[in-house]
Amino acid sequence: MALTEQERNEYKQKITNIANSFQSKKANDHLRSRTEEAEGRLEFWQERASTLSWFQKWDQVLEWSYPDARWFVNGKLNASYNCLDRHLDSWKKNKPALIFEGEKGDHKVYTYKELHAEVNKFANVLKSRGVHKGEIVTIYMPMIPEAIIAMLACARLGAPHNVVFGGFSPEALRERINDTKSRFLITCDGAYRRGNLLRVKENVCAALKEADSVEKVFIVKRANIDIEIIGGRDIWYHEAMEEAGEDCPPEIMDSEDMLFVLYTSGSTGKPKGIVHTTGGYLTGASTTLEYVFNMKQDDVYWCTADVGWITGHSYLVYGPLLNGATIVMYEGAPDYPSKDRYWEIVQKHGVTILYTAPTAIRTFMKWGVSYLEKWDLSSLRILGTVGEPINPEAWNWFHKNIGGGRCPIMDTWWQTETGMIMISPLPGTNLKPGSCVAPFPGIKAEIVDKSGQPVAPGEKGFIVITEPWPSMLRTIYNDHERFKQTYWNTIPGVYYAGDGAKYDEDGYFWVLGRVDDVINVSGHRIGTAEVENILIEHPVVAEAACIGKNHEIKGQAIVAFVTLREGVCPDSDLVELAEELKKHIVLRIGAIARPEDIYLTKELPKTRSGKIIRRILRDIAEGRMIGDTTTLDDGFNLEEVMKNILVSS
Ligand code: 6R9
Repeated sequence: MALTEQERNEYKQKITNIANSFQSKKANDHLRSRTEEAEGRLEFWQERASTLSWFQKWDQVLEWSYPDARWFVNGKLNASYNCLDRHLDSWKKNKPALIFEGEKGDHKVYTYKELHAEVNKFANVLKSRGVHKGEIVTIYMPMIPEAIIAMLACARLGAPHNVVFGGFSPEALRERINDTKSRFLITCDGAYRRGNLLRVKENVCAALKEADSVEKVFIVKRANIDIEIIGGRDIWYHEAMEEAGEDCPPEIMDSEDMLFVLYTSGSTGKPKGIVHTTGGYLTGASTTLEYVFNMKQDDVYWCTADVGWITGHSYLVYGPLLNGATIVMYEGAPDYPSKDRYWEIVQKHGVTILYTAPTAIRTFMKWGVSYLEKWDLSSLRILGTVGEPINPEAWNWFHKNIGGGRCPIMDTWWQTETGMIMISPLPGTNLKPGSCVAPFPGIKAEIVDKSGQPVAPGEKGFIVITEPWPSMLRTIYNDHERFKQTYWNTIPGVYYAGDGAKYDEDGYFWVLGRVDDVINVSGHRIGTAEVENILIEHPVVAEAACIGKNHEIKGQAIVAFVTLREGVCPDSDLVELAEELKKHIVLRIGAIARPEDIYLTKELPKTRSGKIIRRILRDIAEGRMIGDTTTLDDGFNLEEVMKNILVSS
C-alpha cells in the first residue's frame, strides 16, 4: 500500500504547506486558534501512516479512551520490514544503510541489502533458540552495528526489545531484566571507550547472579578477549550466525503490539519501563525525521546518541531506516584519539545532517575552535540538538563554527515517553537561539498553569500535550496505574510532561527544564530518589538528599547532601569517605550518576513537617546567599547547617 513516488511528492508538498502555516512567525496565535484542526490532525497522521507499508490497513485512525490510545486500529505491519525489506526492490538495495566508525578507526559499511541479510540471519538465530512473538529480549551493548541488528531482529520476530544503556551498572541491568523477566539477553565480550577496554561480559555475569529468568545469552565478539562461557547458556553470536539462513519472514504485528520497552528515570526511585507500540511509533518517528531534518535521499545523517536512549531508538535506528537514509554510527568518545574526532568523521563521510546534544556542544566550545581548523565541514546542511535546553551562547557557537553560519539548528524538545520530536522548528522557520519554537504539525502542545489554563507570554508554566499523538507511550510496563497517575493526573485531561516552559511575545516555546525531582545530567535523566536510595543503603549514611546544580558543560550536575550515622568512626577521613560514596553510586548505577560534589553534614534543612528543603540545598551547592527560610523547622538554625558541613568534595 506504499505510495508511488509521484503521490509521495505531491503529498509532501501538501504537508510542507501545512507545516509552514503551522510554524508561522506568530506560532502561538496559530496554536490558539487551532481547535478546528482536530480533524486535520487525524487526516495528517493517517496520510503519514500510509507512507509505511502495511500488511493490512487500519479500520480507524484513532480510538481514544482517555488516557488510553489505540492508533491505526487493526492495522498490521512489521517494523523491520518497514526499515529494510521495502527498500530492497528499488535502487536503495545497494545504498549504504549504515556506516559504522569504530573508535580505533576501523570502519564498516552495510548496504540495505546487507543489513537486511544480517537482521534476517540473527532473527533466525533467535527464533531457533526459542524467541517468539511477545517475548521481551534484553539488549546490553555498546555502539556497534550488532546493537542495531539485534533490535531489528527482535522487531522482525515481534519480540519487544528492552535496550539497557551499555554504561549502566550490573545492578541497573539486573533491575531491568527482572522487571521484564527476560529469558534472552544479547551482549558482547567487551567494548572500547577512550582506548580503554570495558569488560561488558563480566558486568553481565555479575548482573545475572540474581536474575534467574535469563536462559540464553548471545555474545558478540567485539574486543576479542578471554571471557567465561557458560555451557548451555552462553552462545557466541558469530558461531550461531554461521549456520543461520538469510530468510526469516517478518511476523505480522498488530499496530498496537509492543515494539519495545525502554526504562527511564522518574521522580521516584524505581525506573519506569516506557512501552511503545508499533504503527503509531513508526509513523511518528519516520514523519518527524523526514520533516525536521528535511531528509533527502543523498543525505548522510549522523545522530550521536547512544542506542541505549530514546534518541538512539527513534533517530539513530527507526526514523532514519524508515526513511531509507544513510546512517553514521560512531562507537566511541568525541575526544579519542583527539578532540577533533567528530570533525574528522564529518569530513570523512561527508555528513550532511548532524544531530547531537547541548552538553557535547558546550564541551567543544570549551576545547576551542583550533580543533576545527583542519577539517572541512562544508558538507553539513542541517544541525539538530536534543536532551536539554541549549543556552544561546552554545547555540551561536554551534551555528557559527560548525554550521558555518548557513545551517539551521533544529532544537528538538521531546521525551522517552513521547517517542518522537514534539516541539521543534522546521527548516525554513525563523529561529531564535535557545527556543525550540513551536509544536510539530499534528501535535497540540501548550504551556499552562497548575489549573490547566494557558499562561500569558513571559509567564512560567508547564508543558502539556492536549491531544493524543501516534507515538505516545501506551503504559508503564507492569504498572498502568502509575502511568495514569504520573502523566495524566497532575493536570487532569492532558499529558503532563514534567517540564517548565514559557512563551515569548511571538508565541515561541522556551523550555526551562524539569520541574520534578529529575536531574538532567548531560541530557540523561536521573531521578534524585534513585541516587538517594542507593546512598542510604551505604552503612555510614543516615539520610541523603540530592539536587541538580547548574553546570557549565553538563547543564546540571548531581550534588548529594549526606548525614552520617551515629557512631561512624570519628577519625574517619571524611574526604575519603565522600570519595567512597561517589564510587558506591558509580558501582550501583553507572558513571553517569556520579555526584559532582558530596556534602557530609550533621543535619539537613527541613520544613516543619519534616520535608527536606531542596531549594536551600541548591543555594548552598551553587554558592548563593540563602533565600527565604520562613518555612524552616522552628528549631532549625541555618548557620548551624552551614557550620555543620563537615566536608564537601
Ligand atoms: C529525547 C530525550 C526528556 C527530558 C525532557 C526535557 C529534556 C529534551 C530538550 C529538553 C529542553 C530540548 N529535553 N529535549 N529540554 N530543550 N530540546 O532527551 O528524552 O531522555 O526522556 O529526556 O529532556 O527536560 O523532559 P529523555
